[in-house]
Amino acid sequence: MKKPNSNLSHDFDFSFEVKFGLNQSQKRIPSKYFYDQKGSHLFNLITEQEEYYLTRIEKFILESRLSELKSLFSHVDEIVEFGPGDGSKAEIILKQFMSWKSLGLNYNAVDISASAVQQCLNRLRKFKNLSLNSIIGDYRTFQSPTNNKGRLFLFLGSNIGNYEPHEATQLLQEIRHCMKKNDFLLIGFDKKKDIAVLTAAYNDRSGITRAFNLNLLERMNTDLGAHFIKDHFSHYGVYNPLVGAMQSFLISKKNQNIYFETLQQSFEFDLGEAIHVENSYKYSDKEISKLAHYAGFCVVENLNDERNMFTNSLWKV
Ligand code: AVJ
Repeated sequence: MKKPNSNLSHDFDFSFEVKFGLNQSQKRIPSKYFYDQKGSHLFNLITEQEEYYLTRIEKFILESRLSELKSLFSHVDEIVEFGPGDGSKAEIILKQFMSWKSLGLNYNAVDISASAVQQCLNRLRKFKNLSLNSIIGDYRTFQSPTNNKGRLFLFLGSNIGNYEPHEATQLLQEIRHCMKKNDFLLIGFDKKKDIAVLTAAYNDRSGITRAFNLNLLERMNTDLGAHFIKDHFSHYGVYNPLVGAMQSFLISKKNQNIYFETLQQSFEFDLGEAIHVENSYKYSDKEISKLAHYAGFCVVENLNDERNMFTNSLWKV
């Protein structure tokens, strides 16, 4: 029914995508590779930083406004979460669902990080009458059908922001194709806002975001036998108003040549040269409705905080 996914294929993907990305004239590595065990841990720490408002505000929205949707969810007996992280948002949602209904509920976690899924499921074990499942893989690994009356798909945390707009449309179309008419998708968007606020969120004072980005170099050392010295790169996070995204780069502090044992290849990094490691797209209300429309969804309801920092948008097919 559900495809298990081995970590081996991820190592292969990682090595393939690093080789491909570092051979480009503008070097880049997909941001999904941040999330090894250490990276997932560092990301959890980011969500606790004062400057990183996203998680805090989304949790506030889920805690204070999800109940407005209660009657819509009366038939929902299965929840599928893409990228649950440490499960703390699932916990907020499930607490409410369990209080609304007595019948059993299924919860599925789909995540690329095995350690994140483990942490998530451990947190949710305390719920009685909740059956837990997990799929280790990227979001495309998810295979639908089970017997259910209605499902709520969760794609929270502004994870959609890591996708190029055309990829986001495509991914959401794929999700829509495995949804039925009784299903819902609740998706989290970080909103366009004051650039100083955005910039601070990706440049926290304690340097956790910096460590998170530099950890990618360490992961390449560990998994691909690379010989990076973290101190020879700096973290650079800026908002690009032309694309509407926070962009993160690792910038080489000197001319250097890095050999990768497993690839049997060296890559040259010039002083000031960037590896583009992340885009975090920010959305306006108009862009959210357009994306829903392009992907074939209807927007049922938008839940915002009072300062419009973040939106949880509920969609139907
Ligand atoms: C997990 C993709 C939502 O883009 O804000 C946090 C990852 N990167 N700080 C984001 C991240 C740097 C985060 N997402």
